[in-house]
Amino acid sequence: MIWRGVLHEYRAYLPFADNVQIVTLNEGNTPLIAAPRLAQALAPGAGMKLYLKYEGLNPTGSFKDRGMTAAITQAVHEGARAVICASTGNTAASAAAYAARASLRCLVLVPEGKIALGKLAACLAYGAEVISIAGSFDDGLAMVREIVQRQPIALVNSINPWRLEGQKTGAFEICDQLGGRAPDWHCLPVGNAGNITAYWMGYKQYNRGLPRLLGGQAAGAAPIVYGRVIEQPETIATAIRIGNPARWQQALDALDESDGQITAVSDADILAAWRQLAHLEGVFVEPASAAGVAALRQQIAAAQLDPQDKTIVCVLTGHGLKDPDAAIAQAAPPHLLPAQTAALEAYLLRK
Ligand code: AN7
Repeated sequence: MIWRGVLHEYRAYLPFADNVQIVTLNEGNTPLIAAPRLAQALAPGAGMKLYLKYEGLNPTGSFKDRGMTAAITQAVHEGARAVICASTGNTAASAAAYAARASLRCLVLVPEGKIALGKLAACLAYGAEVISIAGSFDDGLAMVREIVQRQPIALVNSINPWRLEGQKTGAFEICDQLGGRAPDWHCLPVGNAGNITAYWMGYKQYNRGLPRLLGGQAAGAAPIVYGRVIEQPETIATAIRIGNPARWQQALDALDESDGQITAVSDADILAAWRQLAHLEGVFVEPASAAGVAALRQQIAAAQLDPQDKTIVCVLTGHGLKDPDAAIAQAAPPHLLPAQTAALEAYLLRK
C-alpha cells in the first residue's frame, strides 16, 4: 500500500466527517530506529531494547505535521480562510506548509530572537506572515487565544482538539512498528504538553497495551515539574522554552494514569544526550528533541527506572537541521587546510 499520510492510514480511528477533504503532505510513517549503541551507553548489559522514533523525517522536519494535517483539514472543512498560531517555531513551520497547500492565509507569532534559523527560514519560504513579538511563546499564545474570539481566524495551536487527533497517530505507528504492542516506556520532550497528551490518547485508543510515560522538561522551563508557571523560561532548547503549557492538566493526568514521571533536565544534559544521538547512532536532532533521551539517561542513572530487558521508545521530535546555530556552537570549527594533497596527508598522519 502506498502511504498517503496519517489521516488516510488511520481514518477509522479519527472522528472526521465522511465528506472531509484531507489536506496532507504524506506525513507520518517515520522510522523507528533501533539504538543498540546508545542503549549500551545508557545501561550497559541491561538488555534494554531502545528505539528512536525519528519524527524529524516528517515533511516539515518535525512531529507537528501529524497534528497539523488534521487541524488544517478540519479548518478547511469548517470554511476557514485564515489560520493563526503562536509558536516556538515548529508549529509555525508546519502550519505555514499545510496552510499553503490549502490556500489559507497563515499568521504565525514567534518570540523575537528565540526561534531557530531553520524554522524561521521555512515559515518565510512557505509564505506565512511571520510576526515576531517582543515576548515569549506564552505571551504569543495568550494573544492568539484572544484574537480568535474577536476575528474569524482559526487557531491551530494544540489547544485545537484536532491537533491531538492527528498527533495521536504517532502512538498507533509505534505499536504497529513494534509488531502490535506498546513499549514498556515512552520517553519524550515536553513543552506545551500537546504531544504527551496526544500520545496517551493514542495508546489508550489503540488498545495494544500501555507504556509508562517519561517526560523531560528543560530545567529552565519546567513548569510541570516544579508545579508553577515559569515567567521567564530559558533554555538552549528553544522549541520547549515554554513556561505555562496549555495542556498542563492533561499531561498530569497522562502521567498519573500511566504511572509515569516528568523530570527536569539541564541544558548540559540535553546537549550530552543530543551529542550521543549523533555520535553513537548517526541521528541528528534539534536540542529539544534530545530531552526525552536526557530524561531516560537521568532516570536510569538515578536508579529510578529499571531498564532491564525493557522495550523503550524515545520520540525525537525535530530534525537537527532546524537549529544549525546550536549544532555549530557545540562543535569545534572545521580544520582549515590548503587545497593540497600533501597538507591533507600531513593532517591525516598528525599525532
Ligand atoms: C522539537 O512549535 O510548542 O509538549 O510552538 O518543537 O507538544 O509542546 C514546539 C514544541 C518538543 C514540545 N520538541 O512538544 C511550537 C512548540 C520539539 C518541539 C516540543 C516542541 P509539546
